[in-house]
Amino acid sequence: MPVSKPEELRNICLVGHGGVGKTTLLENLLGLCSSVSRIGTVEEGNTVSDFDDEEKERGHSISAGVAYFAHNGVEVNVIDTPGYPDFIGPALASLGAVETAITVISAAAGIEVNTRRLFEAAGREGLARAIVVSKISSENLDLPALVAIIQETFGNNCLPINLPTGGCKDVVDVLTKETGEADFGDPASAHTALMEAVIEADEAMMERYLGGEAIEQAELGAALGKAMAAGSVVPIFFVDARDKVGLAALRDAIVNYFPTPVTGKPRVVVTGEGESAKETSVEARADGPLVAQVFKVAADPFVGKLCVFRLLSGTLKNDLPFAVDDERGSHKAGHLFKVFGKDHREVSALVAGDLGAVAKVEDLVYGSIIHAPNSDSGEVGTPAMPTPMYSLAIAPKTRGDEGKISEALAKLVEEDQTLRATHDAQTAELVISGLGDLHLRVVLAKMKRRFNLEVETKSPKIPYRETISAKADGHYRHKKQTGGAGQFGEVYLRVEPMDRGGGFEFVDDIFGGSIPSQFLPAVEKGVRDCMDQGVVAGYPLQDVRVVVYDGKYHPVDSKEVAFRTAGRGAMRDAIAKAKPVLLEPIVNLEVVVPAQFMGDITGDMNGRRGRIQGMDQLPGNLSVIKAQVPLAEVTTYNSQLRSVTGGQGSYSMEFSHYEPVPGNVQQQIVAMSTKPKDEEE
Ligand SMILES: Nc1nc2c(ncn2[C@@H]2O[C@H](COP(=O)(O)OP(=O)(O)OP(=O)(O)O)[C@@H](O)[C@H]2O)c(=O)[nH]1
Ligand SMILES: [Mg+2]
Repeated sequence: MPVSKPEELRNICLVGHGGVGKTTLLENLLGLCSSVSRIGTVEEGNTVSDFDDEEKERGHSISAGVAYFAHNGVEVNVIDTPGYPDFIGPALASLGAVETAITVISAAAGIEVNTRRLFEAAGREGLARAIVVSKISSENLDLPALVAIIQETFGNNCLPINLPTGGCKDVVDVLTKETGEADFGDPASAHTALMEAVIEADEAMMERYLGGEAIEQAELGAALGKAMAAGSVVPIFFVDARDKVGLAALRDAIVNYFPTPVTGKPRVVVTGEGESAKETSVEARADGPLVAQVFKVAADPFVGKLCVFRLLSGTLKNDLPFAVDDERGSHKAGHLFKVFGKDHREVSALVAGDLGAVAKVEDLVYGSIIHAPNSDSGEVGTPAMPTPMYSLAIAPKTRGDEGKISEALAKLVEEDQTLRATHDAQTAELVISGLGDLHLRVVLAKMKRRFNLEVETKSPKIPYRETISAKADGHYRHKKQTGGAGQFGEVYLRVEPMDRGGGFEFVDDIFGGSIPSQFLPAVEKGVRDCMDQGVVAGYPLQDVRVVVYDGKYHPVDSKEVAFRTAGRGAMRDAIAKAKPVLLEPIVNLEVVVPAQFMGDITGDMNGRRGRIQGMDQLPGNLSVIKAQVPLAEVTTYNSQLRSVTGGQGSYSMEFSHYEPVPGNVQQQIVAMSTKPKDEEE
């Protein structure tokens, strides 16, 4: 039975670079608490959280796996997230559902790129954080050096809560004890360091401590939870999941100290928009108003569309109706589940703070709010996602499959916040965009496995855009008289460049009804037609303000279609005179390599029109290089980095902004593109 009080819940998310041992850690925690009878391994493909065929085959996580275990009357929900940068989407989405993010760092591999990104993202989300140093039974480790590196990278508030002992066969607790033997460091001073950091976060306790009063162990535990929730202490645990070292200590700390839904990150619902937006805090109370938010959408082979949510407030019952977002009408869950890997276990009610799921509620999407019927929905923020920029054009292998492919993609897009599918107006191709090569390969593998659809792919496409660099006027008069009723519409407009990222603005500055207002939407449609098609090389235009200021109409012959054509013509006329330019996406690239490769990387970056933004020495004889580079130059950075460093190093890439393409490059792109055909008018 699920718990009935929010205080009896803990929600944890495991994050960290690929292969650090998150899935193995969860599996062994489940084993320790008898939630599974047989402990699976990633190698055998039988773990609870990596149940998807794609995950089993590849030996790493791709989506967020949810499971839970119970200990001493507390239920701990754990989300195991993928560590490869290409699958950061589900990891970020999961941060929205928990109080605490545990960053797992492999003792052998140290801090890798995605580990840093996720540790920082968890901080931005206002979560409590903990660190697990994993695989401590491995050979040739320098754990004291790793602790120093962690503190240097993530701050001195990262402090061991236990230390390995007996040659990494066990751990000694240093929160409640100051005695014992450790493999490195001194438990007494580790105890003092942690205790003082914890006490510092509590003013009253601090005064008592300074006044010479002894602080009880039990108090210290509660204070640690508070200090974690406030972000002032990040405890470091030492674990080897495979050898069962430090597991019980981790479990006990989660259960005894970690923030609960009541004491953890405060949640707010925003109602209204713009200036009238109002924030209301949501307390994790069983008798509070019903508020739940979907953080994962998945397709289940048995129950269909499964939406996994975090209940922020209230109690959700299987036989009571609920509403979705700002829709009218209500749904009934019918079946309410707790998710355990690939299984969903039916429950009759869930209480604030818990994670649960409902099936087959088509209106629910990622980020959706479930609330009581006839109540205001409001919105709850979701973690920021990187913009998918790595694109492939795809075409069906079997003719006639186009429709099925679009349908399959729509489902896959619904499940993945970092996947987009678009139709390229210029080439009439279907284009999928994601975070990298591996991401898209997995999407195509899923399409084959789940929908039995195979596609041909074309080399990565760069999502160029177009814009204008000057103001200009445009005019078009559309007149047709071919027997029967005629067509007439005439439009004068002006285009103006907007700041980068401004998008599109359509301004009605018509005076004296020279174009009757009912035709303006048609003019705007015509203008948008032209925006979609571009004029330089057929890419969509952006950052353009269009002001329609004059025109003419005919009482009989003026029709919507005539004004649409006139709007398009006037726009084309104006754009051609407004010094149009091609824009290209620029990405922020962060590369971490052994220090000796720094020169090679910066040299390579310069050759790719990159701008180095910063270089730094990282602890552990590593260097980090940050640069802004045109996406077109780094679409295969995976193999580029491998060839420069022989397989060492890692990187992350994130869309930054659009910039005009240098003249010579623009010429090449224009030459390679097929310009949009002038439509028949
Ligand atoms: N020696 C040792 N090996 C481990 C331990 N934990 C995991 N491994 C091994 O490390 C590899 C990766 O483990 P996973 O649990 O899949 O790592 P992950 O962090 O879930 O990886 P992603 O899902 O790709 O993010 C596997 O080969 C595991 O058997 C451990 O505690 N000790
Ligand atoms: Mg995993």
